[in-house]
Amino acid sequence: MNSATLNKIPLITLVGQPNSGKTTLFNHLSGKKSKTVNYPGSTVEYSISKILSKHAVNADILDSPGIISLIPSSPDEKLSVDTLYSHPKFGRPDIVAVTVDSSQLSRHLYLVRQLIDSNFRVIVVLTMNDILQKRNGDFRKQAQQHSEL
Ligand SMILES: Nc1nc2c(ncn2[C@@H]2O[C@H](COP(=O)(O)OP(=O)(O)OP(=O)(O)O)[C@@H](O)[C@H]2O)c(=O)[nH]1
Ligand SMILES: [Mg+2]
Repeated sequence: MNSATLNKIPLITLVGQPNSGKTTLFNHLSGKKSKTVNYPGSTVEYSISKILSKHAVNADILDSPGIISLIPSSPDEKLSVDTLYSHPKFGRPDIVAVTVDSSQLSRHLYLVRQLIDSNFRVIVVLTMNDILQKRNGDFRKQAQQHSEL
């Protein structure tokens, strides 16, 4: 049973590497005040909320613990990956919004590739653009370097 069955609205699950800005985006979209910390692994539980009507998206948003890859390397990561495929309460997401740290593209794009290859419907959310700009980085140039992904 997915969220559409439970709540009649689609479920967007936030996925991304630890410290990539998932909870910050979740708070922005939901108006919640979940803790954001500049330290990987700050989110250990799943939080769900309806997206605020001012964003004009009628969907639930689910915050999740960070994952590095869809191929887990520890029991904790396996649980997170299994839960992404099928959350015990909310099911499989209708859309996965993957947060990608623009200042560390090479580390983050592999997960995007894996999510697409696993047939999730993926939205890529670029975070940390301000950090990239402070370094005079150019997102398009970085993206071209990784066009093979
Ligand atoms: N400069 C900058 N900082 C950001 C941005 N987005 C998030 N942050 C900061 O980055 C840190 C990590 O953000 P979180 O939202 O907690 O990241 P997360 O992906 O939820 O992290 P985990 O739960 O550990 O996986 C926090 O200190 C945020 O304030 C951004 O676009 N720019
Ligand atoms: Mg978090």
